[in-house]
Amino acid sequence: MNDPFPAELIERLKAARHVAVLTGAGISAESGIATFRDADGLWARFKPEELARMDAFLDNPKRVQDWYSHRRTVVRRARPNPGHLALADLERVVERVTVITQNVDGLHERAGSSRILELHGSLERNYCVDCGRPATEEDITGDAPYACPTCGGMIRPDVVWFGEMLPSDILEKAFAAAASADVFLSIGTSAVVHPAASLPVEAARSGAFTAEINVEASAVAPYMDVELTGKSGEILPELVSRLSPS
Ligand code: BJW
Ligand code: ZN
Repeated sequence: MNDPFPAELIERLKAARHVAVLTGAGISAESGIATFRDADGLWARFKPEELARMDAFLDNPKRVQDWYSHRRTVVRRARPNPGHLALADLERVVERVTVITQNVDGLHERAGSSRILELHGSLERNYCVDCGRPATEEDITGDAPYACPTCGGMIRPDVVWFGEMLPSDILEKAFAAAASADVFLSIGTSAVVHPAASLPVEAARSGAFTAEINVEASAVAPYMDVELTGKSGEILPELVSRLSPS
């Protein structure tokens, strides 16, 4: 059988001191978590502009909070899949692995990755729009809309909506990681949402060897040295097993 991995990818990974990875919803698809833009994705049923923005929240906080509560329930029941676990294992063979994720599901942490940059926040955190107080589990239990027990303000998920700035310290670290990586992997993202989608381009421009793992070519495919077509939960374990000294 033909080797699915180009020799240069294996060599570059074996020699790499720093591998940076950008992940998107596709890496969690095999954990049963819907993606955003695939045919059966979250937004086949919901329009992003109706839910993932401040105006939508102010318009109908219950609807938006219910959507996030539903997703939190799904994520808590889900488990990291072999793709997440393989990225955690990569740390055994590469000195430094930076996982930059657009996902809000916490599955990289649960899989055991140690250097994670969450660009778009986390489903597990909520805060008061008025006083900034972090919400407790109790504050978001029962029927939405949820109000802050301290000031009565509205409680929102600690995620980044369209038109909002990404956390600047995390974004800075992500660009620094992309610029300094020897190898950059873009995994399970359509790469249409910025500034995250600029990271693979930044890595390519800075001289990293770049590879994409996706069931189909994404918007950053033209910048990739290697395109691996298939499911990340299948490709990543196979790829990482090829790097272990045998
Ligand atoms: C598999 C698989 C398997 C499936 N294995 N693969 C520059 C140019 C144009 C526009 C802009 C720009 N800069 C900024 C903008 C505006 C905007 C933007 O990017 N718009 C574009 C859509 C055009 N960006 C913003 O507003 C950002 N903020 C910002 O820039 O602030 C500065 C500013 C402020 C004020 C004014 C102006 C500028 C914020 C973006 C926030 C995005 N937030 C969301 C929601 C987070 C919370 C939540 O989860 O609800 O983040 S949107 C949504 O998209 C979510 C995701 O993280 C993000 C990316 O999606 P992702 O992960 O790529 O998922 P999919 O579904 O798109 O793709 C899945 C992929 O997996 C597919 O490719 C499949 O093929 C693949 N796949 N199964 C491998 N088994
Ligand atoms: Zn408050």
